[in-house]
Amino acid sequence: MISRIDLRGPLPGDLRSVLPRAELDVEAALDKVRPICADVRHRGAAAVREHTRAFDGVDRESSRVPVEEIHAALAGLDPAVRDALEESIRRARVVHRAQRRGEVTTQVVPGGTVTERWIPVGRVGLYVPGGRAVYPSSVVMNVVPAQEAGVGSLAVTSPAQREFGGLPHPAILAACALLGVEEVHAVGGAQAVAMFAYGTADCARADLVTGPGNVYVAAAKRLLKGVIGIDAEAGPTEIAILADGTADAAEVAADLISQAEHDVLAAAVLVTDSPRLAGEVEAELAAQVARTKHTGRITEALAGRQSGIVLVDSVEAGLAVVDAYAAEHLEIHTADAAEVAARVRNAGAIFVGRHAPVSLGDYLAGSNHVLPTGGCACHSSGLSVQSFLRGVHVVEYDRDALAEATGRVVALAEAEDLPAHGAALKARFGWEVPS
Ligand code: HSO
Ligand code: ZN
Repeated sequence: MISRIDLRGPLPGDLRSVLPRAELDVEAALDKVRPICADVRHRGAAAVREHTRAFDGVDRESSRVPVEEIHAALAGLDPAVRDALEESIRRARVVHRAQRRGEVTTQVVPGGTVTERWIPVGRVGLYVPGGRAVYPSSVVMNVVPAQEAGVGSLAVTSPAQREFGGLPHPAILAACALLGVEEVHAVGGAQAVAMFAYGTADCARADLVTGPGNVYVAAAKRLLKGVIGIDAEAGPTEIAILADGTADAAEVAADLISQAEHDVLAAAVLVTDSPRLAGEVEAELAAQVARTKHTGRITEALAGRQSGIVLVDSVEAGLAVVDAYAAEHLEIHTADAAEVAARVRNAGAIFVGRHAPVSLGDYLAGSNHVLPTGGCACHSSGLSVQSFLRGVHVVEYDRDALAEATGRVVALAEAEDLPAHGAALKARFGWEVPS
């Protein structure tokens, strides 16, 4: 069911083009979301209400979830899930708190300093998917870094669910309650991104929106980027595993299936130099998929052109392949996993050895699970405290330091035919270049 790609022999120059990957057609979705975003811009809360009625079949006067409902959801939460969420929050906090950076002041010349000051974004909107994907864990992964960054105002939005009285899924509300988030909106899709970008009577505009969503959410982010800051256009989940003959086929197959479980478009890619392991993993996939709950969508994900088993000559060649692929999640199952992992350049997150499966990272490792997909790991990072901070340069020069710089500023300004730039400095020294 999963295809094989044989890259034994010299690797092709453009490796990316021969590797499996789904094409997410965000461009096509743009035409659908454009009128929705324009409508929210012009008619605000009334437009959000109408689009929620049209898409989710829910009609509520305000998009805002009453605070009592958030607390009630927590009261109704299964104690084992509550315990797990609390531990997930605790571990994520420890990791994200350690990401905070202090202010750095550099003395450039005597009397001249530049300080890099980290200032949290004023208000963020956090998108949490709903519908088939109900992920209270994603509430944790979005909210914790924002809180640890010191973001002052934070709102969560998640699609309205008819079966839950038009509110987001209770597990999502319960996670918000555990995190102390009391502003939650029952809005999904493009209208949610537009609500944060433009603001409505029910929801103040935000400076930044983060969190994964479907293709319409991704399209709205692309369209409104600039009006509002965005994290990334999240695509379907991906797992790549680099394994040699020492790997356990049952564990490798289980991990591939774990991420294929998310979506028919999810990608599961095994890169190995062991044809024996490849064969065993294929057999394990067939056996395990038959036993698991979501057989249909997993089968489709594994059979899709985004998934495959890539055969290579060596772990070295495998490293080149996984670097070209730049997976959202990369597991290393080789004899010397830590050493191999240290040489990886492109991956959203790296999971080292058999005791660090992606599912651990999804929930409880302390790491963040909002990660770059679609090959974006070669230029972007997952969500972190840094995603919610802006580095601002604070420039302080005294009179002598400015005098010393003036001649060079004037020279550069004249070279760019911008003499008024130079004049701005000369004005401080009797319209001359001080000697
Ligand atoms: N693997 C997903 C996150 C997730 N898994 C949430 C389970 N729940 C994307 O990193
Ligand atoms: Zn997952």
